[in-house]
Amino acid sequence: WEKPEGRPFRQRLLVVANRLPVSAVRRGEESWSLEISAGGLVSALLGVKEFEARWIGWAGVNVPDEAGQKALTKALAEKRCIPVFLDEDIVHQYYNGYCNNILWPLFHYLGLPQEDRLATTRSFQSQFAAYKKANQMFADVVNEHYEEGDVVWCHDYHLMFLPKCLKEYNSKMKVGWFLHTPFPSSEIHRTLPSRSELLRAVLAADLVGFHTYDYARHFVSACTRILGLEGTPEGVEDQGRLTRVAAFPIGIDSDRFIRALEVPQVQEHIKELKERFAGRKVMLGVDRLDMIKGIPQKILAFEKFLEENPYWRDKVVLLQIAVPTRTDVPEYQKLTSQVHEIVGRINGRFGTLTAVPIHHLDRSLDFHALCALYAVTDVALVTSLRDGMNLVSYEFVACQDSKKGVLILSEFAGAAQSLGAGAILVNPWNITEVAASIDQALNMSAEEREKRHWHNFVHVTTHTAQEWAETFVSELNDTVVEAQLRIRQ
Ligand code: ADQ
Repeated sequence: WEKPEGRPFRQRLLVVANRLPVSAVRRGEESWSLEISAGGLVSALLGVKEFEARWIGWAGVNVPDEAGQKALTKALAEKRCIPVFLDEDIVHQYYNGYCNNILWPLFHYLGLPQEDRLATTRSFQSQFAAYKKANQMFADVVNEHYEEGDVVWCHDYHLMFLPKCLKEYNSKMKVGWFLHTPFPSSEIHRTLPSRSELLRAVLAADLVGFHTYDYARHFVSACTRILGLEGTPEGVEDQGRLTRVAAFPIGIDSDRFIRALEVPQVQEHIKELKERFAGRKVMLGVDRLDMIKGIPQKILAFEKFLEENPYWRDKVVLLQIAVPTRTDVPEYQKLTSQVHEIVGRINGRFGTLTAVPIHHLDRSLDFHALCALYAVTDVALVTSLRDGMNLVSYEFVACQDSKKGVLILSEFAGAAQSLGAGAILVNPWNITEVAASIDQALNMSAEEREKRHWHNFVHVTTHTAQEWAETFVSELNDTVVEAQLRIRQ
């Protein structure tokens, strides 16, 4: 984080998220190397210039010894990061268990785990206990570093208990909480055994934020229906205390992507890709390999398109870049094999000796390679079954400098609400509809492509990550001032 030129910082900001924005690798007993880990939240918050920010979170490694913890704390301090040390058992129960096996699928409408109901119920209780314990450990670290006047911004479903823990330490702390996933319909949330405890813990925050108005509405409904509280246009009221609830759609640092297109290395890469795929239209998917991203559905829709449109078979290529995540979870391993199997079958069916219709990569691309790919893409395919926002769709639009490519976007991604008028919206479960939209995109006139592109480009370049973060923090400050005025009246 850089200091704003010639001005002091406006305020101190403590960002609390499950993961720190760096990955730590141990090089010796007391030596660590740190690498910035890319991702939507990291780039969004790096754009925050007005605040003296510190980031509190887990470094992603188990450090059982005191010497190692001390050395890592020191190394992270230079990057304004503060570690929370979680042991292996807590990580297993809190992170792999409650966060990724229960909350993540539930919030994306995939339901609670169903395999062995009894075993799940038993482990559910111990996982929830670990979740609360981990949240308390985050709160302890925040409390240790908190100074009066600081703003504390808690992020995501990993830390729903944190606002309550923080307010128990200090009821005057300014606490905001933002959810990066969808908040599901209250009918889904009420299936969760710890539904009330979690809602009450979140309500301890002063400001609660979501990507879209719909998610905010679902949250307020859950509080009114499950807790019997009163929903108001401002938020949720409990015995005269208001928790403000609102939508704050995230954006990207669009300038960073636009500037990258001028970098010689990116231009060279663009040239190579154009030569490599000369005479073929390029379709692109970039996702974390996660069931919510609808990757098998996307590939099956592409197969249907090839089946129905023989003319296009040697004139179009789908590049699917899927970075593996949560690789120790069996369901994610199953998904990887399923995707490989479908890609293999389709390439066997429609490939020739010299070309295959799908290039599938199971890996992450560096920033410049990603920008070059976005720039040469004719049609981007985002087919999430559910997605809080989806920043890939924003990044693609930012990089469509000369091309004016078409975005096919799932109506179940939060981004559909902001980029809907420029994109072709689809129901990713309806493979016939997605196949037809590929046909529509490939045959779209230059004039219509340009019109749709500009609609989205204006949105992406005006609703940036920086604006998102600043709006949230200003709103949090205002909310606290208003609450104080209400109490005085
Ligand atoms: P994610 O589910 O990770 O984020 P998304 O918003 O698309 O989804 O962000 C992914 C980020 O990772 C993008 O910046 C993208 O460039 C990068 N990425 C993905 N695959 C990559 C690859 N193969 N190589 C390199 N980079 C890759 C969660 C929610 C989203 C919400 C964000 C931000 O699930 O709905 O939009 O947080 O709030």
